[in-house]
Amino acid sequence: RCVTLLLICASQAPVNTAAQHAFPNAIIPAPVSVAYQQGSFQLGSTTIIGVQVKHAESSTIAAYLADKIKVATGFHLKIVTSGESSIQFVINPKADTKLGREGYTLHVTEKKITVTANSGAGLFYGVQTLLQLLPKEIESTKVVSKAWHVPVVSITDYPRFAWRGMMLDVSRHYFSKAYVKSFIDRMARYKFNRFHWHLTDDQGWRVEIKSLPELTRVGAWRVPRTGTFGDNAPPKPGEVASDGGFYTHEDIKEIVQYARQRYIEILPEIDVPGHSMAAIASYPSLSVTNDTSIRVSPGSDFSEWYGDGKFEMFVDNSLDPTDEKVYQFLDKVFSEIAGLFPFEYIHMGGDECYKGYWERDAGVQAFMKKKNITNSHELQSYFAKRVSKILAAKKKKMIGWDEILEGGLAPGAAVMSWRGTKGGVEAAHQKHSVVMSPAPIYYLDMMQGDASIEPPVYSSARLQDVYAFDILPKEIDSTYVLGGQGNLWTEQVPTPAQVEYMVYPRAFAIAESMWSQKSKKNWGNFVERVEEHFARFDEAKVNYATSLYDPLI
Ligand code: TNX
Repeated sequence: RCVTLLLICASQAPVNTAAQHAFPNAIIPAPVSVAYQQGSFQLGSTTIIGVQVKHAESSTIAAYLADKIKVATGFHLKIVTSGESSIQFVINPKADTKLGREGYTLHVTEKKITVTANSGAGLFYGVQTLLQLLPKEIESTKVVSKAWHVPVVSITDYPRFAWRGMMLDVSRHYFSKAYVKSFIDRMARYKFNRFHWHLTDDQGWRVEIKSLPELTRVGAWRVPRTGTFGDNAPPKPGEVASDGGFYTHEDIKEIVQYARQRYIEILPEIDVPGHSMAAIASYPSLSVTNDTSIRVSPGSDFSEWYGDGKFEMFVDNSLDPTDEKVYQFLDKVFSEIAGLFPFEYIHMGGDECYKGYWERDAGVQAFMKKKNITNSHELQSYFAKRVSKILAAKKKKMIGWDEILEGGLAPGAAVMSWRGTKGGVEAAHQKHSVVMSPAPIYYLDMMQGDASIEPPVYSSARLQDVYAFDILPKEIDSTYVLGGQGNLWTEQVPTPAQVEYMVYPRAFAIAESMWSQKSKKNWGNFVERVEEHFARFDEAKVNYATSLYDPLI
């Protein structure tokens, strides 16, 4: 093993060493307590899953487990509500407070497996751990003939944080409904429970809004270019915008349902008033200047950032915060979004809004004078407060990037801290809820290894550093921190295989930081477990980065 000699034997480091242990303790994220004993339970074609008849949810989870087991083993496990069973699901009649809503216990003896929890979520996480205790071939996409043993073990487990998220940017590049589902399914395997869906940005509007058809007729499409970084561009005169796509209401309902069956809530993001060029391309009069010509500006395109070194950031046009028409537009958008997504929060973006157009526009200046708004940060705050009222009327809570702190937070708004953790510290200080997703450490578009084979971006986030990072700075009142998330921005990530490469294994590190107790974290042991999971990804034919073994950049 090269675990301790990582740098010395980087080039010949083994990736697939799972076979070395009969029963590798390779659970990610690490449980609160695990006690192995001699012996094993053997899963077979006659294994029966038992559920309690009064808990319909348990049957759905049992069906999920049976489905997963069927693919690799070929066994069609029976699910029963009474009589003999060898895998039994139990919902505690009286809640075990130590476990909370998402905790579970998993007891494996030679004869029986018992998963106990206070709720469906806990059972589901117990099932994920059980799947990780089976041999790696359980992840195979076709039937494997072998003995399927689970070690005798007693596990008690519950999460450290309630919000364990991953964000996928589907605006810079569109990903199919099938791929979004597979992304969500893999998240669930590592006990993530929030999928932040970055649905709109300058480069594409990806969600159907029935009352505003131009958003997807115009705003969802660009011209494919084989430019430096495979990023796309708006059409030049005479070109046909053929690259892109969007999700219909039906697609969204299907994905929401799919995620819920995996105990994942979806946080939809509509990024306004900046990062809105796709909306402005569709409805130009929403902007200050009606100018759609800079639909993908240098400021939001990495190739320009690193091209000739000259760039002006965030010069995209933005929505006009002084125009009532804009709020009518947002009311329509958020009505449909609120109807599609059951989660209590909606993300309204709020990041990196270029304010030059506001500052240079006489009409905007007159409006500010009338309203006693003295600077453009206050104007941005006025906008965010209006959005929060729109959302409140639809019974939704607002969350935004940490720029929403500037000029004053909207009442009750939660803050997603991305410019480090300081926005989160400030929001908690003001008694607002916080989700930590600090750049660059939790930004999965950062380089992770060999700079010669990875798309160049402005910083790096090595697996070891991601793993070592703790989302709670000393000075924060942690009661306001809901949890944290990793964000994958996709300016330079056009394909599913590249998404997987960027996300894994760093998402393992984030999963463990969100779920496991701080005292359970151990880098050396984590690396061994990561290797086991690489072997599982090989079985599942899912891509990942082996940058762990690259020389340091
Ligand atoms: C900043 S994070 C952005 C994104 C980019 C990302 C690239 C945030 C709120 N805005 O629009 O994709 O950096 O790392």
